[in-house]
Amino acid sequence: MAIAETSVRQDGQSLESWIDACAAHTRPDRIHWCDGSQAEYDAIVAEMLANKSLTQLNPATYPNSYLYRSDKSDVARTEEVTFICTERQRDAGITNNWMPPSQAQQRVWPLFKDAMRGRTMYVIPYLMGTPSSPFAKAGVELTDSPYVVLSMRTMTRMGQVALDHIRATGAYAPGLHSLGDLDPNKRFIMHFPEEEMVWSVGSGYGGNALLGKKCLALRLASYTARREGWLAEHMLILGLQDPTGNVTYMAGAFPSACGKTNLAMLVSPLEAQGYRVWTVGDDIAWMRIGPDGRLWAMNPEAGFFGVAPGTGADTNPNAIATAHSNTIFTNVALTAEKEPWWEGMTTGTPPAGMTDWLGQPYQYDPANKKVAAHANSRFTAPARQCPSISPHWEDPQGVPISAIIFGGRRARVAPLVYQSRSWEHGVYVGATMASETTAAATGKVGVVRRDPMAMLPFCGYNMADYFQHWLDMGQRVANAQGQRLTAPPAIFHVNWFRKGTDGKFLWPGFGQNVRVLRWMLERIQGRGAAQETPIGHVPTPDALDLEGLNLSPATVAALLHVDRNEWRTEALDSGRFLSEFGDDLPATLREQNSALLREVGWH
Ligand code: GTP
Ligand code: SPV
Ligand code: MN
Repeated sequence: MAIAETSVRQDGQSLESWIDACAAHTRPDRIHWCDGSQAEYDAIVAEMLANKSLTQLNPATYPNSYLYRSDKSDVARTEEVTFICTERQRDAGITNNWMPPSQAQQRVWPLFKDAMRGRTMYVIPYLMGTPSSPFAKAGVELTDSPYVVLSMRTMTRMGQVALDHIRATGAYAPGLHSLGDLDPNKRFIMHFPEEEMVWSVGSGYGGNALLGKKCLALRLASYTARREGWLAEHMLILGLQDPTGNVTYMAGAFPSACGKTNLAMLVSPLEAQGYRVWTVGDDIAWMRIGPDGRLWAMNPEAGFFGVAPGTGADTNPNAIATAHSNTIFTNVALTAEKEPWWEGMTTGTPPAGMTDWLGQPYQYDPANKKVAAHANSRFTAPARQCPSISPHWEDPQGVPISAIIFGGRRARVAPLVYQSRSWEHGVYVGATMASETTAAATGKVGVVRRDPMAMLPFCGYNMADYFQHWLDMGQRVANAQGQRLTAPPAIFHVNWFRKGTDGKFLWPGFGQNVRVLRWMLERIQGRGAAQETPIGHVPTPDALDLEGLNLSPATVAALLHVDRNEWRTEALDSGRFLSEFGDDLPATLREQNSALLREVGWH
């Protein structure tokens, strides 16, 4: 084994002895240390093609790309079996499932017993963050899923570069993952933030199994970030280039399957006027206060695990171009030409002769709603292949953030865009944001739920403390390094998903969202026109450049409308939600809620 003896964790356990302990318990037939090379990738692909767990796509049109079909009971994150295992329940808080570490040891550790018999245990050393960044974090995932190995190679920096980092710093986050027998009743995603450790058993899917992503880069990192005075957020990062050539960076938190990837890769219809978008990240942002008092954000990932349905040449051409080679497609349909397909990829009638995501012949029938691709089918593609990837996406310090955008999927209530009045008000807007649930997690789809900062499923500690941490990150409190956010980003809220009485989206969305970004830029520069409303600053109807969109004045009015009655109901519901945190809730948020209630005429 290549690792030096200096690779010792804080608790004194070396990487080798931890791996030995896991192997003694899970009993794999073989142990393979991943080096992250193309040769290794090709060898795993060849093995999976031979045992039919992977399907080769058309090499002429989709070179080095494959279809993977997961178990049909294992197609999305499972929040109900995701736990935060802190010693004290209070530290996990009311929004997380909690299990004490001792109980996890009793209930979940036995599920790993002999779980890898007949399989290979892959040792995946990986890095979240660019290797030259002082903020990069190393993890080691032990897994018996070759699909996880292939995916981690795209989503992280895997192999020697991570071992070098571990050797230099002595620190890594251990993660043990086994497919087990994929029985949903024996599925557990366990986080031990006090030890920076993860156990995941019984699922091979996305955020449940690629432990660098939601487990390390959000749940564990958010816990550490609070202690160290920074933020680990479920956010895209983009750069908006303006006619002067200047690029303004923005970070956006929308819940799962609510438009982060699409906004980050937006193709601008205003390019002739000098506006275009650069992609820095599409799902996770680690944000720190810089020596200049600004907030700097980096993308810890190296690839995109993007939602396939709805991604088409018309809606997101950059994603289509990104996922045309070196890509793994999960649970999409297959055409007769051995190309991937999903709902929304093409316009018009779906191609004939397809195989659906379950491997069955598929015949499109407008009379029933049967889909060919699973609603949470995904593509896994390297970030560097994205045509709009920012030249600064791997900058070790990240990029300076001028705007934070919260957003949700709301058929009603929330206008297209509004700006908060202050950092505190912005934190309230983020803390009370709500969105309709999507297929990214198991459970009912389309139910409005509060999802603070899009972090409800990903905050690794007490969410009341998280709210306080956000407030502290604002101007007034210096962090552990003595740094203060003297130039805080402006905070906005967007909703691309408002519907008219006909049930159709009022706003064209996708590339046209650049018009909203442009207004934000103008607001930051002190130019954009806005009207005061009870919820904050909403653009005046003529403040948005809507030229060429053919939106009627009535539609524009409906998009920007702030309805006092609806917002009274909203404010009361937000108040109920916040009150669930009891005495732990920061007083500032209670005051913000009272102020909103007064604004909408509630006495
Ligand atoms: P996760 O990867 O789950 O975190 O999702 P995400 O936030 O990156 O969402 P993504 O950009 O993949 O979009 C999810 C779905 O919303 C896709 O089906 C998109 O086609 C659709 N979508 C994204 N942006 C827009 C928009 O502006 N308007 C409309 N109508 N749909 C959109
Ligand atoms: C999400 O659900 O927010 C995702 C997909 O980005 S997963 O990696 O499965 O969490
Ligand atoms: Mn996500």
